[in-house]
Amino acid sequence: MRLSKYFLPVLKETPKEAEIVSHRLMLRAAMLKQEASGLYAWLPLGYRVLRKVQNIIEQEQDRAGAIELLMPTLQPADLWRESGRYDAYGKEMLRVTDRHERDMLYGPTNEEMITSIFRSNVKSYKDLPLNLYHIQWKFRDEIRPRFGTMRSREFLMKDAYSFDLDKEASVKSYHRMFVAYLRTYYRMGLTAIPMQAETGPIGGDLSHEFIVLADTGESGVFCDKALLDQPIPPKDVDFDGDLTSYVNDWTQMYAATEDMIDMDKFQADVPEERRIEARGIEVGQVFYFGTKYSEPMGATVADANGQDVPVHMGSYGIGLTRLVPAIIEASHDDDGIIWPVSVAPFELALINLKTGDESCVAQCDTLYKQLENAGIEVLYDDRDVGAGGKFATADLIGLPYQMIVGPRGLKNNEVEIKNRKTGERTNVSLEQAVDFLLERIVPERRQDV
Ligand code: 5CA
Repeated sequence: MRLSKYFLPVLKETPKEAEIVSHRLMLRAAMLKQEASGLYAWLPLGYRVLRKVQNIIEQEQDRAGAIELLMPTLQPADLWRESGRYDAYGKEMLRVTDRHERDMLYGPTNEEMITSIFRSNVKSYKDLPLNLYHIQWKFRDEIRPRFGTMRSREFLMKDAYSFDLDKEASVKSYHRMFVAYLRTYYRMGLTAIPMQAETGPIGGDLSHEFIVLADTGESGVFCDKALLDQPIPPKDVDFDGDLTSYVNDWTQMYAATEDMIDMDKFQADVPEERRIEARGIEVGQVFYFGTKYSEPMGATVADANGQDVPVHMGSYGIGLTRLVPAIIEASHDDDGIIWPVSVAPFELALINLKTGDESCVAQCDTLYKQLENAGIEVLYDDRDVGAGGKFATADLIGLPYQMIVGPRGLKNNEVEIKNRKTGERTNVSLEQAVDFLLERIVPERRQDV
């Protein structure tokens, strides 16, 4: 992409309304624009990141055996009357009436609708286990939307729903999502710790929140420091096999949110030097709630004896539009964002230091083609502006690598490559530049871990 033809209205000033660094940087880097309280437009640069996050989630959900579909944002109130949640949900639910005076709502989550899809189509235990998911916009009329898309009113969520014959099988489905989540966050460059959590309006008695530690996080959390070094289940993990040992690795050490903390147990289980009392961002939550929806809504299957029994269910959410600022909270410096390669809007900023110089332009154009042919995602700063402005923009928008091309280097047949994260600069010959980058970028995509 040539920057001269792109839409990247970066801001020089720091917007006053933004209280936390990720919100400030998302506005300054032209990723977002606020349209109303808790409602945001995703500008092209931000949308590229969101799409990368979505891709990783889809790959890991699919790998774990979940099947993608798409449900509407608006839902009929009658479905929610069946489960009893239409009244229980309160003011967070945005209620609307259509022209026929039918009560509708903008979905805050989809347990009811997925249960209705299940009950009209699945009748036998032989069709289980089943896990269906979608990635769709949700609306919760939060009393205090804040921190940009970290807590917004409209937000993009992945929600998966599992159906099983009994509790034992349902816990296996829970484990599959648990392992998929560990891999998902890792691939985005995050360490997300599963913590025992409250179930709130979703219900049930087994739940974990996945938490990224950050000072600006909204939840108080307590956990064992050793969790930060736990191994991530590998790409070839057998999702049809027994995943208990992976889950145990991550749950045997103490970790709980402030709603669930048992201080005596925390202090007894975790040696003092390993106790973390911190703040964190909830980037996902998984629930097992048994027959809470299937029973009132009549979602039953015939078991092996031909008896109709309500299915056991779980639901599994990831907040995509919260993940993007969470990654920034975890990875930035004074100059701007530092994207992990796997979610970066582009992998490389190609910077032409001298736009008036014919040989510089020709060389940059050639490099741009070579880099694109090699499959590297390049944002080519071909604008007619000074070097300082180009460096500032590249640092602000946080592309993981910069290739800096100027007349002085070209005299020696060289370009400079800067690693945004470490600040390391290396002079590389024109012939070797593409390979130099591929060697670094390809493993950092984390596609094969
Ligand atoms: N039905 C269940 C699981 S699918 C559910 O709704 N779970 S949830 O309420 O925990 O939401 C799932 C995830 O959505 C949260 O972990 C969080 O990452 C994200 N989320 C929830 N509310 C917001 C919000 N107001 N703004 C941004 N993200 C949110």
